[in-house]
Amino acid sequence: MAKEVIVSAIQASGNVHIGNYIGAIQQFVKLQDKYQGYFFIADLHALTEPQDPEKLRKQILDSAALYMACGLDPKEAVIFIQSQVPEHTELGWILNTITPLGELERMTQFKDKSKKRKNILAGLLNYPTLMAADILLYDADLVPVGKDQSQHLEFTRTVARKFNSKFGVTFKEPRALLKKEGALIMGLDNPSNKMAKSAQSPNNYIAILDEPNEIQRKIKIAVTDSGKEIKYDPVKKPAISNLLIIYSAMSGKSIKNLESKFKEKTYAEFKSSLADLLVEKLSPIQKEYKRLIENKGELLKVLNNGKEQAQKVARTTMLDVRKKIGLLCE
Ligand code: AQP
Repeated sequence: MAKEVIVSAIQASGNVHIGNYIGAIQQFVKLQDKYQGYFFIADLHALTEPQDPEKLRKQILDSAALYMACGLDPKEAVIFIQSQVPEHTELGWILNTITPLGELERMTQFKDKSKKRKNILAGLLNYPTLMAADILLYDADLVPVGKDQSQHLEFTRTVARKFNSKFGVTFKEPRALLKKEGALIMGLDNPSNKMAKSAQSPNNYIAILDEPNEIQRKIKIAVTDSGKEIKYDPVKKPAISNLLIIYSAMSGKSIKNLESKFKEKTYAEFKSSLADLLVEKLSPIQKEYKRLIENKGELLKVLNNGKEQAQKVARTTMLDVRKKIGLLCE
């Protein structure tokens, strides 16, 4: 029997951080044997925020190298760059033509981000239609995402239904695959905002490529809560709960186990142990990343191969879509 398909991505919008790792990449790696995975670097999505071209190019390659350094295997999964498969933008455009403006304006990410800027870009508004295209092109059954993307996935299901009822059954409605814990890692500098590449301050996140002394420093200054107890209580102790989730995800130990391990310990002792754990877990990833980046030819070969495999599927989907909506296909 054919494997079910999973599709997911990270944006090439900055430094890949432990929120991306715990909420997304760790899952991709676990799922790659069981499912046919399509994992890409969303460089076109990154353009919805202003980017420096030189930095963007580096971020794209860095993110791809990090995928592999974290354990994604090109023999198991298709790894590619979004902009190298132009069918993404083509389907994105077509989905725009059946999406009411109000649906896009209601998206939480659009509302939050547009509050922070003077000039609101159309690309930011149309982000969900491109994301829907990313997923629907590959007939995905499942989409592993962090909680921050669940609304966009619901939108994807809606637009797939709409297209199917207008033009005949074409797309599968994908399901979200959410982690129970670690679905949303919060910022170290403010536990009410998510950890994000686009955060104002680098103290918001631990980047996978942060040096050991940088990791120690950021964890040391991470916000904590009042009181002294190391206890999981997201309402009364959001900062410590967030650190416990990170500890648990990186160590594989349960939160209960960690609460008893740190029962008599201070916040400082807990943080120091967490920083050591992060250094220990991230250092082999950093080493492998370095090897891959130094062998750029090997990396580009993987990405080129991924592009070809992805495009084969994407072209077939687009031929069907073009026929159904009435475009010339001869
Ligand atoms: N804080 C997070 N906790 C858990 N999962 C997260 N993801 C992102 N942030 C967290 C998941 O990682 C995948 C890639 O998401 P992204 O590239 O959009 O990451 P980002 O850090 O959120 O990047 P930006 O540029 O800062 O994006 P915006 O500003 O759009 O949020 C996704 O599966 C996501 O769920």
